[in-house]
Amino acid sequence: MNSWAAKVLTLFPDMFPGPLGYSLAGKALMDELWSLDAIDIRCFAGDKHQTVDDTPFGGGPGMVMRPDVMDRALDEVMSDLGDLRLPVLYMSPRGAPLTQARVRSLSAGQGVIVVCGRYEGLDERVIEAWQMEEVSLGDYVLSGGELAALGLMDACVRLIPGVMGSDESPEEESFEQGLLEYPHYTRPRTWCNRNVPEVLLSGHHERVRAWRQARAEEITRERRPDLWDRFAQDRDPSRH
Ligand code: 6GU
Repeated sequence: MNSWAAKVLTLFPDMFPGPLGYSLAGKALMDELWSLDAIDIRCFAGDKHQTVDDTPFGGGPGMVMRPDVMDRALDEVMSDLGDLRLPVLYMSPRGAPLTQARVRSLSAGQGVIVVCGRYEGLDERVIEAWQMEEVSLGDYVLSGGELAALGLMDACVRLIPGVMGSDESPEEESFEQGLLEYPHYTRPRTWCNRNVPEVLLSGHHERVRAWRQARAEEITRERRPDLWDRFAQDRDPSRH
């Protein structure tokens, strides 16, 4: 098939699809709008003890994943893909922080190969040799790349045409115009002495739109001055 393909290299293949087997992503997986293969790195170990890691040269704590084992795993994934060239991502807190712009471009491509590290991570040489793109989900440390890979794939899969319901378009959500999203309200109109903002009950579409835009800008300015500065700059490039 030529649907969006995710190949995950991991020591814990049973973690997949995990949460991606549910809800929108799970339905889309069943409908073959995308595919997911979890490849067990341990199958590519060279010895009878199935060793995948070793102690770091230079000393220090922890273990490092062997480059030769990872290389064999990637060779097999590549030969299964034939002529299809997919980007090789390595989930790591040292990577470039993942952005919605990168998610959009990955989602618009043909798929991803995602390498998940454990322990102290991968031998640097195999990262270089395969020109892996190191990707981080943020400035905190997870125990391994698997949860990060699930997050990245979820973000990509929901943008595949046909995955999100037609009523849930991404245009208005956080980051799509460089702002955080406006707040949402539903019934009841009064809850615990708190009222839904009057303008949302007015049926006046232009006033609702303007209110939501103002709230999105206010929330972004308060919570994410980094995003706000970029938004203000893009809106009014004459200001520096
Ligand atoms: Cl991509 N991997 C790991 N292990 N920890 C992380 C991360 C990735 N992003 C944030 N923390």
